[in-house]
Amino acid sequence: MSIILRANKVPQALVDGLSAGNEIIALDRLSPEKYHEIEIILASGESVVNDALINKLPHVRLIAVFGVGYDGIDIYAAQQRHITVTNTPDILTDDVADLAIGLMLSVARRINDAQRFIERGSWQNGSYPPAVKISGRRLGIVGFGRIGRAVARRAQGFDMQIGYYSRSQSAIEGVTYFPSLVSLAENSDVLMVCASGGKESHHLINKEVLDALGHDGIIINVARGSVIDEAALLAAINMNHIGGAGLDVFADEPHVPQAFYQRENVVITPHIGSATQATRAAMAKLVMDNIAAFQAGQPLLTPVI
Ligand code: 8YV
Repeated sequence: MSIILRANKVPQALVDGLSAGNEIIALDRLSPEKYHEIEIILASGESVVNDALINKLPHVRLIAVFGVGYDGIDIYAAQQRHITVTNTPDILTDDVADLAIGLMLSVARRINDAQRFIERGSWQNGSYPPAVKISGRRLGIVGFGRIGRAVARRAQGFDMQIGYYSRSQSAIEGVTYFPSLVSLAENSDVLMVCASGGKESHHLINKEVLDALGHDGIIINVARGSVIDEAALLAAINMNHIGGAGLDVFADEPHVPQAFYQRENVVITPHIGSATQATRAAMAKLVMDNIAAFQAGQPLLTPVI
């Protein structure tokens, strides 16, 4: 039995599963009397667990993240306090990569806009205009970890010419490494953001990169909103300096700038990369298994640090 602080909303099944043997306190209900009782923080990919919060809770030993990304967790503060952090890698890779491909196709082939065209009755007056071909085009992947590589494998099925930019070079047959993000963007028809969030990748996609992608280029983001300079992207969209955008993540979720709405060349989704029933259930199980291992004093399944 542990007292768990829930930093963010997580699926009810996970809360129910953990409630069986533990007490769960939501962050907005946390009172100072409870500070010294909290042993575990349950976070999500969107949570902000900063040093101020960590330092209020002297007995925390585990931060269990329901998600692969842990950019909202102050890892340095956790390390200083000998707190272990776990996440849910691998099991969501396929779903995020699937959505990335879906967004790319939706933007290029204008699938959402074509549906709106039917719904507003415009088909009676003529055909929908031709859109952008994807098969055989150039795909630039920013961040070549598990998700970036899963996107590359899928894109190979579309005969795309694949390049990537990443902190480290890793050989994959038929995929070209670019040492500069601007040169990758210059040589891409679609730029796919799969990099981890955090300080290092903050606004990696800026005006210069968007300019290099060019007015026919499409940008897709399934990583973190922070990786793109959203103001620069909005300006590029407004001035038709970019061909289109498919965005699952935003700088200030759940707030999405209205300027992204109702555009034929922009497709937006509410951070649903890992949101399939099967994957969310697997993520919840992995979080519970990590917490159970921690409580039993056994090795954790997926520790980050
Ligand atoms: C989840 C995510 O949406 O894995 C991540 O890093 O951002 C997503 O899978 C999130 O953690 C659930 O709230």
